[in-house]
Amino acid sequence: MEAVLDIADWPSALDLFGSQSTLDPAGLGAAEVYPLTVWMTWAFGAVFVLVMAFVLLAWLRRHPARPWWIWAGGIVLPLVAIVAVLVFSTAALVATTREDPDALIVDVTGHQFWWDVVYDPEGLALRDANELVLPEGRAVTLRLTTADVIHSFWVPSIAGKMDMIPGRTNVLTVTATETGRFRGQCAEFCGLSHPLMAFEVTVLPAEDFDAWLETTRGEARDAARPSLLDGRETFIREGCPACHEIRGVAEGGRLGPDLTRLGARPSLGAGMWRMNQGNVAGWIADVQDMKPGAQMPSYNHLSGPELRNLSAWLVSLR
Ligand code: HEC
Ligand SMILES: [Cu+2]
Repeated sequence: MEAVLDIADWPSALDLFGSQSTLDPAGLGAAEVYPLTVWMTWAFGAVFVLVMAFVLLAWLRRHPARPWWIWAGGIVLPLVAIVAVLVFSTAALVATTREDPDALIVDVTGHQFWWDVVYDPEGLALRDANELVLPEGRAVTLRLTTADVIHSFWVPSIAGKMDMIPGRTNVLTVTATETGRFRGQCAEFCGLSHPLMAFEVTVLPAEDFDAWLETTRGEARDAARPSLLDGRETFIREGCPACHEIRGVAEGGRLGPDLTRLGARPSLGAGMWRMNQGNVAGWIADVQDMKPGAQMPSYNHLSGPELRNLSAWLVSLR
């Protein structure tokens, strides 16, 4: 039987994004967690080797164990090890969840299977999706929640992991310390397309970040050609605004990602496909084939030209 989806055809995560690794910290939170990972691996590796050595010893020489061994190895050693882990991990937890009153606030809301992002919700209220742009060296307070089931926000290279829980807002303050592109991933099983719920993090130098906010906050770019205008009309006629907002074209749709700057995102479908017109057209025509379980209807009744103009207009938005 032929495989329906050949993994080898999928874009590699590392092609699309930068690093997704706790062993390659590029943020204060991740830098806090990294030494814990290293020390715990060594310390418990040593305990494992020790225990295996005792097992071997017991096998080879069958004399009865001395009681103090049981006290030392069975009670004192685990107690010391667990208390040490508790102390170091609590210190890391306190350091990674410390709030900063001057931090920029960004609301991130998990949806099946994408991310809604609002920068400076009480001021600028700039809405975007499936990408998080951060300033280098500046603290950003993420207010994390969900629109449906439990998700978990995790950018391993930048910070620790935080759950997104219905009816609750969890706060995670992150400070990226390197510019570049990193990959985030939903880390809590949330339905059929859970493993395909990723996003990218772009860390810009702080000045560039301010400029980015300034240029991104406006309305979507005007349709410059008649074919693009036609694409915009199809978008409205087909009812896409019921779920998608495009500032200056159709506002208020919140059931799907904001598309105001779709063409500027490096990936389509929350970190799944490369952003290009062909993939966008394929997405609209048969979304279940592109991302099984996505909560968007397929538009396979559109004619070739309709699909072509609609997808060309969408990728022209940046
Ligand atoms: C019932 C609500 C709904 C309707 C109607 C709808 N969509 Fe969607 N759309 C979604 C959802 C939900 C997603 C996110 C899917 C995912 O990634 O899991 C999405 C994702 C997308 C994406 C990818 C966005 C990104 O950030 O990668 C594009 C492009 C898109 N839709 C275009 C359209 C177009 C064009 C139409 C109209 C022809 C349309 N949608 C109609 C709900 C909808
Ligand atoms: Cu999820």
